[in-house]
Amino acid sequence: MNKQQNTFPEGFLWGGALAANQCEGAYLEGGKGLSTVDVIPSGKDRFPVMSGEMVVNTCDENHQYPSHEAIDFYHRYEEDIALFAEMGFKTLRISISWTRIFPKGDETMPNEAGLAFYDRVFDACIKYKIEPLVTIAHFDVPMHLVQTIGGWRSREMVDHYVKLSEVLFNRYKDKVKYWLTFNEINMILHLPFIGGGIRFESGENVEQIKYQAAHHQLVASAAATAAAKRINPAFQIGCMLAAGNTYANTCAPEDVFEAMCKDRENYFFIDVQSRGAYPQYALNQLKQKGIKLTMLEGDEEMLKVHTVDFISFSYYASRLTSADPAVMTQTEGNVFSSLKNPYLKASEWGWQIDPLGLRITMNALYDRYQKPLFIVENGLGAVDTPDENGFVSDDYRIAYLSEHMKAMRDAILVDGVPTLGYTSWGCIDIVSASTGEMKKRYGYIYVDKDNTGAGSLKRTPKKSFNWYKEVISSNGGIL
Ligand code: BGP
Repeated sequence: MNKQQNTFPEGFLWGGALAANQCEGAYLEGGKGLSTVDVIPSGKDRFPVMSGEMVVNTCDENHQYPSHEAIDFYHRYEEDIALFAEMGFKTLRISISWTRIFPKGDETMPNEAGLAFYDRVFDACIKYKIEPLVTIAHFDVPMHLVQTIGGWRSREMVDHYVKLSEVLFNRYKDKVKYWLTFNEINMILHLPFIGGGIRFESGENVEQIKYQAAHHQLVASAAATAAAKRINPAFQIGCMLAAGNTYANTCAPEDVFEAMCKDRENYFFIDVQSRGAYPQYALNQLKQKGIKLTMLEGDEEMLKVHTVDFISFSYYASRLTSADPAVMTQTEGNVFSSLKNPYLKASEWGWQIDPLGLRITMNALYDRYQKPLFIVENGLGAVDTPDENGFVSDDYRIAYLSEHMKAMRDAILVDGVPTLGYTSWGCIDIVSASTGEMKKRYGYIYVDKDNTGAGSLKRTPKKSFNWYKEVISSNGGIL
């Protein structure tokens, strides 16, 4: 490829991604109410709470919650956005903290202090010509709604969510164009408390509850899309999938079929959001599992008419599966279980590094939906060790990102997959979602804060900072 062919399409949106609960801190400031993510501790109880097996209603002194202060983006957003601008960001993905806007979730009037905060954040972006990309719900449900109606297991959540969305669309209609309805919507099947504020009592039909909750989110997403287009027809609305293609452990047709089924568990959500109806395979499977979905009159029409404009997704790793239950006892991984792929290396957290898998995923998604893609999360979670001057030489991160960006470039330029942009995950160090700790870092900017919460919160660009700056200024040409 010569230099000319090497560069990304004009207007490609390079940038970074954050989520409110992992960066803002100030968890009870400005009238903010308590949210699910505020009560999920770090440490050994984190997974039992996130999966809904362990019930918590509030915070307690036996646990640690690094997200309560996080990196204090709430007070330092100006400094952080200026650093993103220095790297040349064209876009910044953030999410809205639901309980800043509706502290309990069921109020009729929004909290002005919360709305004003995001006005300030968007104004800072606009000042630097950074296009905001906004996730309406990123692992975030008001605790009041969890305790009163059981989170997304209740149909009432649709109204609360649509009310939130309408408030945001009206307020920011001239500042924000790109919206994502739910972060990693398929996460509700894997970690239902973080995905939907759902926890279970013993003896409950867990699958039934999860799929009914998923239906509520799918209807809410379509209803919000309808509201968005009513309020500003120029809005672009995307779905968001935790993606990562599944390989078959062997070429035995049984394994290949199993891999296809595993991918469909995730595609199911996007099939509804993008194609506008439950796919037949999903309807058949629900029936076989004895799951009966309660759908209201108008739901099918809502899903059919109000589909998304683009497909966004996170990609960190590929997965490997087998049809043989004995082989599957060897799976690893903390969110999506996977067999170890002998052809791949893995991160310190066992996430298998597969740049070509990103190209495969992009092709699979575009073949399936024929809508533009937006890669809204990708990156390497690693332990960074600053030298005596506080500088992090993160060549390992540069290697990971550059290989993935090259694979993305091949998908776009060689395979012809239309792609709006790329926002690398955790563009400044933030609290990790799966561990709740600071130790697992993704950023181009180091934040001085450790797992115990100690540190000055000082921001220091890492080696990858200047590297990404060059990637952006050359529009991918240096890759
Ligand atoms: C995705 C989430 C993010 C995020 C990322 C990395 O699932 O959307 O919120 O944090 O994964 O995960 P982790 O922080 O656990 O490394």
